[in-house]
Amino acid sequence: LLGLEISPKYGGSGGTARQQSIVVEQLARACAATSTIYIAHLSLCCRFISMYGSENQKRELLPGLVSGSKVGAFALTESVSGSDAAGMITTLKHQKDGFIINGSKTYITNAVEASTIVVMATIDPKLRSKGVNALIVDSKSPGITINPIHGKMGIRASSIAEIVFENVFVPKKNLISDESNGFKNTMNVLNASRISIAAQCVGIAQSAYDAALDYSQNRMAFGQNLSEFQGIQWKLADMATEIEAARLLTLQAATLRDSKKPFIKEASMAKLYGSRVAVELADKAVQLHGGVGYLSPSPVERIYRDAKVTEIYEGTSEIQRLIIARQILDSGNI
Ligand code: COS
Repeated sequence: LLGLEISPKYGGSGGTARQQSIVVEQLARACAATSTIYIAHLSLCCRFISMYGSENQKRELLPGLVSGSKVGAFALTESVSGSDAAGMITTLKHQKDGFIINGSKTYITNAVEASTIVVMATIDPKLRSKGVNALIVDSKSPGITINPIHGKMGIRASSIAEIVFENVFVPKKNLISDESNGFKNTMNVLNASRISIAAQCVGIAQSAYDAALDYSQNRMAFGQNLSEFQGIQWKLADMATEIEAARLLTLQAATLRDSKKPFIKEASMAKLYGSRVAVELADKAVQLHGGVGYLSPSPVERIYRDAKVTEIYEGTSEIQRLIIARQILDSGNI
């Protein structure tokens, strides 16, 4: 599973975005945090190297990553730049044989465990997107400090950390994308990875539905199972319909990507819609459980906390709307 969409030439298992979506959905159905670890590792870090790395970078790094013996991370976000990714201030300076990085990244999934981190840094913050480079950084490089961040509302089995770079030397051979295409390559990796987040949303929504269905068929009230009340039946019907719609949007985006057709708008639509469905179905599942759903360790209490982040990470819902709107306005149709 760790090698999906990575060429067998580098130890991967090949396969398609559709297959990866199905895997992510099932992982998230069981545990959203596990699927987040998987997405950051495979869909962001390995994907960046696989899409834009040199032959040597792929041969050197991908076999260890896809076998699972090494963990990957993707470091874009900074305390000063989340949605405004081009507003980053972590800098890189050219030096003989390589680069020196200074600055910090935050909320980086897998950074605590990762050996390989794809890091975005700028040659000059004033250049915004035109100054962004992407580099492969060994997490053990001198000058790197990883500070774990605690206190997340949900997906707690997935770590996040701040990464501080103090005069970190990165050899020239580790550059993946220079300033002429670093930002666009980063955006393209995110476009593809948003399909995985959409699949994660479907999995979370499905797990909320699974719990709601099970409870409604076993909990008695007023002399009958909850599922025998029309109000509950309508709720279950709405939940099932919303899951199917979110799943089809996700598979549509994945299929377009697999067919090498434009998919940016569809990926953002799938993430935007899927994350709303995950949050709303988690809410409905807690409501259907009543008091027991509000208590830990009820599964729906965890699902409720896990779902929210899908509207925030890998581009907030507001950023997805911005991307969709730009695509619609550029092409003149939906
Ligand atoms: N796919 C491919 N290319 C894209 C793109 C996308 N989705 N979005 C922008 N680009 C390209 C543009 O075409 C432009 O290229 P040119 O320089 O050739 O014209 C370049 O990137 C700069 O784009 P733009 O000027 O539109 O950048 P902005 O700063 O206005 O906005 C957004 C870019 C907001 C779309 C970007 O910052 C973004 O996606 N933010 C969210 C970041 C995110 O998801 N963070 C989560 C981190 S991982 S948990």
